[in-house]
Amino acid sequence: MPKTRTANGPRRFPSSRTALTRRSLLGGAAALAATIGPSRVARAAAPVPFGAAIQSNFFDSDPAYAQVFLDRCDLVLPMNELKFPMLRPTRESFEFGPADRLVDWARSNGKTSRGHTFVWHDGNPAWLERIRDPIEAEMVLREHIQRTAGHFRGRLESWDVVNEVIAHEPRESGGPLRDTWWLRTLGPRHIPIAFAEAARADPGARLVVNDYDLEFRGARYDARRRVMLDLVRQLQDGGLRVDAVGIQGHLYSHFEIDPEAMARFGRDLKTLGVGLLATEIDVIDFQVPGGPEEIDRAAEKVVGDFLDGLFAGQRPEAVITWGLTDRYSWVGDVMPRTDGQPVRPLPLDADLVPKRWYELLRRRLAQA
Ligand code: 9MR
Repeated sequence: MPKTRTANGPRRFPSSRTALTRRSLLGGAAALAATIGPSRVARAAAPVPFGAAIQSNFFDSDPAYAQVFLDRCDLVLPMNELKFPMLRPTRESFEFGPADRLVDWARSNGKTSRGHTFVWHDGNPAWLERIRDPIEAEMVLREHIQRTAGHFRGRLESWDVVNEVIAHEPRESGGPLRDTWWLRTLGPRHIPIAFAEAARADPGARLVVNDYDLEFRGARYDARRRVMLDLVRQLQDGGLRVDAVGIQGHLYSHFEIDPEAMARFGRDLKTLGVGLLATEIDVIDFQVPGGPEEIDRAAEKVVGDFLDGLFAGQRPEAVITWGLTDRYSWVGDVMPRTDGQPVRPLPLDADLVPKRWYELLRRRLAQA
């Protein structure tokens, strides 16, 4: 695997060290039962909404960038502005301004929006990770979600309540959950706490568990899909509302998608009454030889297979790309091509021209 993902450090907590059984993930979930409230109902027969994540720095510096989201998207969400480090540079501060601006701009232009994310391992501010006392950590988490979800209440369709909580390689002895500051400090109960608090703070928002590597063929991906299903069931067993699973969809175009496994996964979620959406699609092409033509052909194949698997399980609630144009993407920063060519991760090229896979995706959403 490329070096993108934060390596899992040593796992120290017995609660995360057990096998992949339904009961093993979230010991105390039942004690945290929240009322299962109403949630925004999935849309009717209209096309599946297409969305993309936007970045406020380029929104300000590049007017053509902002405009293309208005031209192409049904949903626009802040990529980084709702994450802990941007929102809470200090414990006292809640910097809602940057996300407010993007969300209100999207909504005033007839778009919907969504929230990403309350709980993540990446980039937590130092003041947060200095906390060692579980009671204090729980207070901070509850307050963070109450204030943030409360502030945006009614303006966001859904929230990624927790992001990337599944272990990168769950078959290792360390256990099914990722070793994070949240897990080390609060234990697995940080997940049900987050869902309970989110349900209280914005009863109308759909609550999502979001994760990556849920679409490829192979034992590690089977294990990750299994852990996700276990996690959802355990939250439900605890009386908590989980509305959907977000498959991020960072698609390595030299990997093989497993459409049958994706279909089974989507059906299993449906049986549990849980929806599905693709939340962060982009194509990682650093292992694909050739020029733009070959790179885009490989992208079209991996996106097509991904959409086949996604739609085969159940109708997705939305399909979202992580950015919109090759002008700006994390992929080139973290996984550049070794041949010196720019990466081509997104549905529009750097000149804002749609690629074939954008057309393929739009056709697919329209036919759903
Ligand atoms: O694309 C995002 C990049 O601009 C940020 O610097 C980075 C750290 O906040 O996060 C990137 O987005 C990640 C997303 O939040 C979760 N899934 C993986 C995405 C790519 O790393």
